Amino acid sequence: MMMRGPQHQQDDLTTTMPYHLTDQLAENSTGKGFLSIILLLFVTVAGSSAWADEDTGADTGAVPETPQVRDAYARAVPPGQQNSAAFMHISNPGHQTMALVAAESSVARVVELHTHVQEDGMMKMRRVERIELPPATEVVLQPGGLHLMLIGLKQPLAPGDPVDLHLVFDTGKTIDITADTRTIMPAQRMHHNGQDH
Ligand SMILES: [Cu+2]
Repeated sequence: MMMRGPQHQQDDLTTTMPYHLTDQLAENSTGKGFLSIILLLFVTVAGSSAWADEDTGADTGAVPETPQVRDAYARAVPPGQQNSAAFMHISNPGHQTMALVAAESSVARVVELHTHVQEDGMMKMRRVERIELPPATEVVLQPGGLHLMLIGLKQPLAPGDPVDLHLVFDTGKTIDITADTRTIMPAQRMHHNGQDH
């Protein structure tokens, strides 16, 4: 076995190895050498296929996977109001679904991801773990729908005030944006715990 030329090792690997490997190991010390060669071959093969996969991935990943945010704005609220909300358009130019999973802002103690659901004939807010962003799609966060809930405001939000937002995506990507505070007249009044969002 060990005396054969290198050109025969591939044949041994594919045809005889599974049947003779255990016998070789049990019988003599050359089995260890044989095993080392087999392992080396496996490592080499595994390594080269991993490279191939990586190259393929790089080819299809030419489009930037960074989500794009536009038209970000926050709802102006009178002084003393505890909470507000922020809205925006988020698009995913990539090939794979990603998700917004967290957000922070210096103007609020906590920022949560919220949606609205119809329940017992009323629109109610629900916290969600993530906002899915399908590939090549723009998801709209808007009054009455998905929004970022600004909880525990540290300052009043008057029209024109900038609201910084730190967005965290499940890909590990983060984006820092500045939303513009606007007066938002509710097209339809939606009450949830006495507040509009
Ligand atoms: Cu909310």
